[in-house]
Amino acid sequence: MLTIYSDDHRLHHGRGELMDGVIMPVVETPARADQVLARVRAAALGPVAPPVAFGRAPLARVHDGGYLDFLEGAWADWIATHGPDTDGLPMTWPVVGGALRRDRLPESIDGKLGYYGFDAGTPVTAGTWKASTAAADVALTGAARVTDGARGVFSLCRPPGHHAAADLFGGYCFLNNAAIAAQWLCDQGAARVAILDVDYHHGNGTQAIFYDRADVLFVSLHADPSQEFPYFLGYADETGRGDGDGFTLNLPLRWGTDWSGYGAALDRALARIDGFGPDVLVVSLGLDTFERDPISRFRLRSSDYPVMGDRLARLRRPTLFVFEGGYAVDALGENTVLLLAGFEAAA
Ligand code: SP5
Ligand code: ZN
Repeated sequence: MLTIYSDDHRLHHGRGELMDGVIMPVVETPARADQVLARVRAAALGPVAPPVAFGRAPLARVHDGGYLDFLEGAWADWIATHGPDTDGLPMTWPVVGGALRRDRLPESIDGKLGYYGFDAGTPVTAGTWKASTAAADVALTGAARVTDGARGVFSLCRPPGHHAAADLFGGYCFLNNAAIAAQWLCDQGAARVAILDVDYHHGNGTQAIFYDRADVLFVSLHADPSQEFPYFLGYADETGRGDGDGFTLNLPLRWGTDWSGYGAALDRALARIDGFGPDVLVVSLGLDTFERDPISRFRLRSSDYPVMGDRLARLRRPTLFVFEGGYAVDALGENTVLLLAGFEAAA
C-alpha cells in the first residue's frame, strides 16, 4: 500500500495541554507519526511518497474563510501579545444558550482562541499552520491516488483532523483532513462518499461538516460521549438533518469495550456503508482504541487490528485511510501497519 507522508508534521509540537486539572506535556507528539513511518518502512508496507501542494481552495470547501485566516495568523497574533515562550491556548468560551455571545469575534488573540477553539488541550504553536496545511495536502494527495485507481492508500496525517469543524479547532485538530479529502472526492465527481471513523473519540467535526448532506455518509464507532471527550456530540440519536436525515450513524460504546462488543458494532457500521454503496470509503483511522492507550478506555488488542483491516477490505471499495489519534507511541506503528496489512491481504 502506498503511504503519503510529509516531515512538516514535526513543525507542530505543542508544549502543554490542560488534562486532569494540570498542564501536562502533550500526548499528540511528533514521535507518533515518526513511529508509524518507521514501522511502515520496516514492515515494507509499500512505497512512501510526499504530498502535492493543493493550496487553499480545497480547505475553503470545508472550512470557514475567517477561521482559515485566524489559524494562519494565530501564532503571530499570540507572540505579539504574549511572546514566543508559551503556546496559544484558549480559556474563555462563548458557551451555547445565549448567556454569552458568538456573534462577535473578539479583537484580542485570547478572545479569538476561545471563539474558534473548543478545548484547552490543543495548543497553537509556531508551526501549527504549516503542519496542518501539510497534513491536509497529505490527505488530498492520498485522495488523488485513489481517484487514479489505487485500491487502498494511507495518508499519514499529523496533526489529526476529525475534531475540527468548519470554524472550530480542538481535540488536537485544526484542519479536518478526512473531511477535506471527502469533499474533494465529491468535487471530482464521486456521487457518494462514506466516512467510517474508528478513532476512539467521536469525530464531532466531521459529523458537523456533513450533517445536512445525503451524499456523504458519516458512520462512527467511539466511546460514549456521556463518558468521554468530546462529551457534547456523538450520541446515538444524532442521525442527520434535512437532506442528511439518516446519513449519520453513531455507535457509542461504553468504557471497557473489547473486541466482542467492538466487532459487533463494526459489523453494523459496515452493513450501513454497504447499503449506501459509496464510490469511495474514507477511514478516519485512530488507533486509540488500543488497550494500552494512555488517555483511552477501550480494550482492543494488537491481534484485533488485522481483523479490522480484513473486514474493511471486504466492502470492496476504493479506500483512503486518514491517520487520526492513537497515543501508545511504542505500539502505534505496529498496530497501524497490522490493520493496513490486514486490509491488503484481503484486498
Ligand atoms: C484525535 C484525537 O484522538 N483527539 C483526542 C483528544 C482528547 N483530548 C482530551 C482527552 C481527555 C481524556 N482524559 C484522559 C484522562 C487520562 N488520565
Ligand atoms: Zn482519538
